[in-house]
Amino acid sequence: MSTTGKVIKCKAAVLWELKKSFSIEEVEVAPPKTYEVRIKMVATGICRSDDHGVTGSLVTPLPVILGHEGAGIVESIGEGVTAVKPGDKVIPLFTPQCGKCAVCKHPEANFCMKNDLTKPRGTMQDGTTRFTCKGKPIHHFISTSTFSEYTVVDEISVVKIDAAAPLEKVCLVGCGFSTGFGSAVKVAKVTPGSTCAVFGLGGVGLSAVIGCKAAGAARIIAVDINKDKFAKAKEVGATECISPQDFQKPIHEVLKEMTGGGVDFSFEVIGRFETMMEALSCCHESYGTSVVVGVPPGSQNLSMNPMLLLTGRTWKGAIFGGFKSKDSIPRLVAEVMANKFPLDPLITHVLPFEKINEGFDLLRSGKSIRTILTF
Ligand code: COD
Ligand code: ZN
Ligand code: ZN
Repeated sequence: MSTTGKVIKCKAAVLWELKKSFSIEEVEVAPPKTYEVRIKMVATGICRSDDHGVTGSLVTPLPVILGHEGAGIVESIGEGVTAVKPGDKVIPLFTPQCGKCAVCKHPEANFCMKNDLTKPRGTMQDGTTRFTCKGKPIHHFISTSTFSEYTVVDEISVVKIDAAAPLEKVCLVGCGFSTGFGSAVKVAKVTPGSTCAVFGLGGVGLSAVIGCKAAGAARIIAVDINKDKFAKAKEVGATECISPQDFQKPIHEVLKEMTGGGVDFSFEVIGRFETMMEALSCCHESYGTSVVVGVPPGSQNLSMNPMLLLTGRTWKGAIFGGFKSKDSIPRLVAEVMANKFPLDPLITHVLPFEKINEGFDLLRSGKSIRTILTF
């Protein structure tokens, strides 16, 4: 029996309060309105930013259905939708691409002004939610909410991908992989033969390593305090791995010595002020580029000596690897399917959706790179 136009009752992981476990609840998912799309989720990754949503360091209205790294199949579409149709395989976009704002029209920029990340309302573009549970409206999370059997997104926040794409793998293109990979190939524009340093070897940092390698870097130095991450880093392309805890002196000095003056490109993929400064300082004072990928908790300020930039360094940052989401995701998925770069090493655990709390425990204990939840 068709569900088109009807409310769907299904399971979702609801976060009622900060710092609590998810409750698997029966929720009602309203049909998509004009320019909206309802998706049956097939797989979703667990990203550190979801955990930041749980702890409150990423502020988002509660109660909420988190999750933003998913893939699924269109169940039904609202009036006026032309970009996708029922049955299409899709990836929801936590950074939309409206195609009309100043950012979307800019050839290089990607952080569409319709995003729900800077000032989160936790709603659809029209300011309302499509989820209810026990009579209460439940908020959306950065226009995606993938921790639910069904979700509703705006047409600007979803893109069609290849019908043959393995969704339980390419869901990572929806966040972690693209964020790290794009930081190297699109934001830093890593050059062949260059030397790179990647701070933080979670799913995003490892994807930055993959990007450095794809761009032809000759040396990729991976930095993490958890040495359990080193084997995986080498598997995806790191040429050397170091832990700051093995040295008396600051790690930027170690890196400068290792590279005869500093690396060409560095990446901070942890979200800590100290490592942002270390990453900036370890790149060459005259031509190094450092990219901030991690976001620190809270809205504190970082003080720095402008001399670090005046001598010629470049300091940049980007969301979603600088990629325009709608334009880039179908291509990245096709490249994954053509085995141009390895996604499999990033997936350390696969769990049924109901075991979401277990998946978060694995992330918090540092045991997982990416856990994929399947529906
Ligand atoms: N020195 C070196 N390594 C460290 C240190 C330290 N002081 N502290 C922690 N680490 C290592 C950890 O051992 C771990 O291996 C790694 O850093 C961090 O990995 P994860 O698994 O916690 O995180 P990821 O890779 O899933 O994501 C990290 C980000 C920092 C990219 C993410 O949390 C983030 O802030 N994203 C940016 C914001 C954004 O784009 N948000 C939108 C959706 S993600
Ligand atoms: Zn993410
Ligand atoms: Zn836009």
